[in-house]
Amino acid sequence: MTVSASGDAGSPAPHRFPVVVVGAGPAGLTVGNILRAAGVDCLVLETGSRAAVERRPRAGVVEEWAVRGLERRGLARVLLGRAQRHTECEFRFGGERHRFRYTELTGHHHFVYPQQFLVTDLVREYADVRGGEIRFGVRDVRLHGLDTDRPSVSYLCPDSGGRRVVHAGFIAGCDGAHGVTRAALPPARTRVARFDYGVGWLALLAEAPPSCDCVVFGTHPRGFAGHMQRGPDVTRYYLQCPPGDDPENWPHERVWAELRERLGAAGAPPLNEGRLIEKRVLDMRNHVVEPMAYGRLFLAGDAAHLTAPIAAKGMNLALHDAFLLGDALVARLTEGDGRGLSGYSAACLARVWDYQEFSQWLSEVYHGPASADPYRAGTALARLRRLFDSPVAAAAFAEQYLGTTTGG
Ligand code: RFL
Repeated sequence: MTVSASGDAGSPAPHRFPVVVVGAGPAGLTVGNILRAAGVDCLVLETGSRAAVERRPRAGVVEEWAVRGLERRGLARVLLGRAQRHTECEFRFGGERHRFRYTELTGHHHFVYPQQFLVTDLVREYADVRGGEIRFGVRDVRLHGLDTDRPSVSYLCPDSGGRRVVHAGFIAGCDGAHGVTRAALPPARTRVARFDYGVGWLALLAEAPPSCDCVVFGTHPRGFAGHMQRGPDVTRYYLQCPPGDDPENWPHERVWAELRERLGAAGAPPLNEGRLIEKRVLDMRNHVVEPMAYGRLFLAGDAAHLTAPIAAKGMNLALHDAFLLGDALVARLTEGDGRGLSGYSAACLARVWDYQEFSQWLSEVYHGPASADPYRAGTALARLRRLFDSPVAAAAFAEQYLGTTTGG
């Protein structure tokens, strides 16, 4: 069954779509692709240009269940050919290296595939292969009539500057943490739970090969440091810093000196240094919006829940939401089955809260040693040592790290 867009007679651009998706990140593009595969027309509206969204480097760790979900929907062909498979990570503390072999414990692994590559694949599949409509460069997106049967979305057209109105059966709010769709939820019907970790991370991309064959987490009295491969010539590093710190306080020499100190451990290979091509401070904060739906608006991904990259979970949650929302919209629009949509928010939030709790646990491990509080430092190290002393604790950690505890 095909569910088509409709427009004024003779108009080249339909003014009504079964679904309007706001935002072309991993969440919005996955929803769009699922709809197109089922013959449901949709319109994706994106403020950025195609080149900008295909170049934005952010996540890299994709959980195995998420890759299998993409694969089942015909969206992982390029990823499976290019992504690295990771089976272990390394913790460095007390001047020593400790390998954590999570695949040995669980049989599951991680994929590492830069987010901009996934977005590029999803845009190509949606627009060029599945014939989906997408408008880049739109401005001032507004939502109207959400509690009616005829909601609409309006935006300023990048070419004419005029306001265009598109009627929608349903709206998918996938416009990230700084978008507009979340603000359309009525405050009286919405709860926003917030958590501020009180630390910042200097997020860095270095034009340099990885310095180790796996992800490295360094806990150190001077602050957390992380090392994550992004490809043969680009490596992501993190350095804990004060929240709101100015990246200009971190010149090249200071960054590399601090990374060497915090990631230093007996027998560790030296860091491969290189030009820093990204340097930004992220304040570590989370929030969760409940419920993730109102009327005909359904939020997915960072629009509904921001998860600081402490546990590399944000994009994975965005994909989980998108799978559920895409499938639920297809069921509703092609078979009249609304059960997926009515259970959507609760089904997403189970995994969201599980990952929030894990991030909080891990944050204490990473940041406790530098908290200047000897009690927090002591308990953080106890948590770390337990991972290497207790097979049961190690297995539980591995499940959460891989996201397999919640049915993945
Ligand atoms: P996105 O990717 O932010 O996409 C939203 C899109 O909406 C557009 N937009 C609008 N479009 C129309 N109208 C508006 N009013 C709009 N406002 C915004 C934006 O231009 C954009 O194209 O949200 P989505 O799809 O929910 O995806 C979420 C992920 O991007 C995010 O959770 C991850 O990047 C988080 N994250 C990580 N997640 C992981 O699972 N694994 C990781 O290893 C990982 N590493 C990271 C990360 C995030 C980072 N930063 C920069 C916050 C590393 C970093 C440094």
